[in-house]
Amino acid sequence: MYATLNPADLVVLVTGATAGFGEAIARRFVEIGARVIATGRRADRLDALAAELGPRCHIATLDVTDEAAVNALPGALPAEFAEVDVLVNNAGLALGLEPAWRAQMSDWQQMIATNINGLLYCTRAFLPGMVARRRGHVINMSSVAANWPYPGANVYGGTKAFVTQLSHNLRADLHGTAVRVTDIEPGLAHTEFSLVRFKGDAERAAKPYAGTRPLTAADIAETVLWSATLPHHVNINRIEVMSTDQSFGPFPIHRG
Ligand code: NDP
Ligand code: 8X3
Repeated sequence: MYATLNPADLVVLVTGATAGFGEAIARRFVEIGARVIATGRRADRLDALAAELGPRCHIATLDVTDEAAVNALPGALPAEFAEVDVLVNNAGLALGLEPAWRAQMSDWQQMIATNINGLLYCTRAFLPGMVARRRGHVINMSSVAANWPYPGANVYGGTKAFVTQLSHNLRADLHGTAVRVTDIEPGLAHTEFSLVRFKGDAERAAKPYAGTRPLTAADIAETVLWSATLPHHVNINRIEVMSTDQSFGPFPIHRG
């Protein structure tokens, strides 16, 4: 039988665990016996998650764009959660789908602050401990938008391309340290992502999912769990995953 890691030995920190992928990832890791630190800005949702998941779930309110708060987190964790084995850099968002000349600068700034800076703060805060222990795994939530352009993805896709390239460069830096890095690149998935992108417009947010079978948060949680529980000598560099109902189209050609 193939020997995967014992989940009971794993401490997993998830950013953005109050909804969507992060919540499913937190739930799934606790289900298999790991200890999970669930973080996010919405304290009421974290409280509900802690009540549901019990003592193997530690919660911490965290805005990943707050560098000081991120830096304070490793030292504030209870002893049984202090040695983080798996950091899931999941917190992120898209805001708007306007072409670049109409997009709001404040939306671009928030995506950069969250998807790039926030991910960097978390990575920088937890990597030294992993390297010192010669044990750890950084799992970054990128997107198909890192790899494939589409109208209106402008800065969102740019932030995710950063995440993907950073993931590969981290692997280069971490060569010989035994610390693993995995980049997950999902396509269309039904979470609160569209509701956030369209700023609470539920009708518009529902349209991308109408009449199709998008990925679910549980699908993505499973890819994270699989990558994290493979034996230490196996590093999944990247996983690009789409709904079967999503694929590729021809390049548009403007005529006339
Ligand atoms: P959701 O909107 O359902 O969840 C996003 C999570 O990110 C929430 O828990 C939210 O928590 C958290 N978050 C947002 N801003 C911050 C912040 N400043 N600090 C801390 N947490 C924050 O979306 P998804 O689950 O779909 O998205 C998760 C990740 O997956 C994102 O990085 C997204 O870009 C990526 N992704 C999503 C896809 C999709 O189609 N759904 C496809 C490909 C990638 P709170 O508001 O409580 O802080
Ligand atoms: C989320 C998937 O296609 O909306 O990253 O960019 S997509």
